[in-house]
Amino acid sequence: MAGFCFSRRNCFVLYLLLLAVSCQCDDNPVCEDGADCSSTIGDQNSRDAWLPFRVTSKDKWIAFDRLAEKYSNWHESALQNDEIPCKSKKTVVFTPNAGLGDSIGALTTGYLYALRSGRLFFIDWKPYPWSVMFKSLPFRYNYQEVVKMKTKSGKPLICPLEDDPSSFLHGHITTNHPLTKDAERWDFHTDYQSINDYFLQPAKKVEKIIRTVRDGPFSDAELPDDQILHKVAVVMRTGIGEYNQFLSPGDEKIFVSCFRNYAEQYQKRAGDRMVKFVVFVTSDHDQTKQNAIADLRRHSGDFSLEVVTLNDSAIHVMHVSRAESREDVVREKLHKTIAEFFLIGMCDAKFLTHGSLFGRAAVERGGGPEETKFYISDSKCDGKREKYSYLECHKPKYPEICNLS
Ligand SMILES: Nc1nc2c(ncn2[C@@H]2O[C@H](COP(=O)(O)OP(=O)(O)O)[C@@H](O)[C@H]2O)c(=O)[nH]1
Ligand SMILES: [Mg+2]
Repeated sequence: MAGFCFSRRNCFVLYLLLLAVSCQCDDNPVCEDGADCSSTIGDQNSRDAWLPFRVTSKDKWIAFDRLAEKYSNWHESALQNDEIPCKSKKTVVFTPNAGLGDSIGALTTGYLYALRSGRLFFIDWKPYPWSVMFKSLPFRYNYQEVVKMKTKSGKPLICPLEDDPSSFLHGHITTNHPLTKDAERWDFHTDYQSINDYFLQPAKKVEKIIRTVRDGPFSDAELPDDQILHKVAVVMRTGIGEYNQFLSPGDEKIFVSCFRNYAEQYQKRAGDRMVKFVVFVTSDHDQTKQNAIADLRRHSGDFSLEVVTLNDSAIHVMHVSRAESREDVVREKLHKTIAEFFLIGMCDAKFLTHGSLFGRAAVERGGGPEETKFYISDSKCDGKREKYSYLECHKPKYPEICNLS
């Protein structure tokens, strides 16, 4: 059933009429001015029957901040509604099953599918709460908390059904996941880049670490007028201690050599203005990082250079048990790893390990043009590797700026 409305009031009257005939409102009313006229559709406040989240606008486009706000409001009222039996409340519970970069992509896609299928979205972050790393979200997203909560009259708020296969999403959604069918019924478009920014805001303790670098070496406040600050990230993902090989031992030299060529060319282009390069070095393997730092410091070249690093940060954020994650040293590593994630995104140029989603997600979060992202392959991607790897070489194997074949 299609509905057309010519003003907000007209739309609201139409909406009441539709409700009177028990309309499920699956089809989208369209407002003349392109504004969303369906803000009351799916409002659970005064209903005793489940109404999925719905929002419509002309051309199926809605700005993400508006969409997110509408969704948060709907989520809260649908969740808290005492009249709706918890078995009727349709949910999507997202659980990560890979590393951070991978899981962030899977999470934001899961959120979109929940919105598209009109369901309540929850995160069951593992192995520790989401808020250890990221800021809390503006809707009640924490599955472990909500599943224990009760309505005013003592009923459970939600009870995701094991027999509703759309309720649970582990990692990336696959093409045959039942949720994809659910989401087909209704569609919208939004500014997808904003979804990453919405979810990925650092937790307070992470923010504190970020500030020490952002307001310290990453700041040009103290720089003389004739100098330019240029921040470069060197992100070496080795895979040491894991099943997949990303880099071979000694490949850190390649990163350093690429940076040096890049810096020399950049300084040439800057002419008389002296460039101060701040190189932010990260790795999943501490020794690799230390080797690169020592190498960088040995050759300071024809430019000014400061090497910045967060000591003792290397940890695989998903290979931690819940008990370990409560230990101060582990927490600190987790915070530093997430701080690195954000700081990489703040750099002007990034040398990344080919195939690593951690670095890729960090630069996606940070934005910036493609020309500032350089992907470096394992030196043995085309020969015999030390151990298994699912990765082929990047094309080209090394960026042109490295001047390596
Ligand atoms: N501290 C730190 N940890 C890293 C770095 N690179 C990778 N890691 C860790 O390794 C994990 C790998 O995550 P994942 O998203 O699976 O990316 P991928 O395995 O590199 O494709 C991250 O979540 C981090 O915990 C790094 O540069 N610094
Ligand atoms: Mg991984």
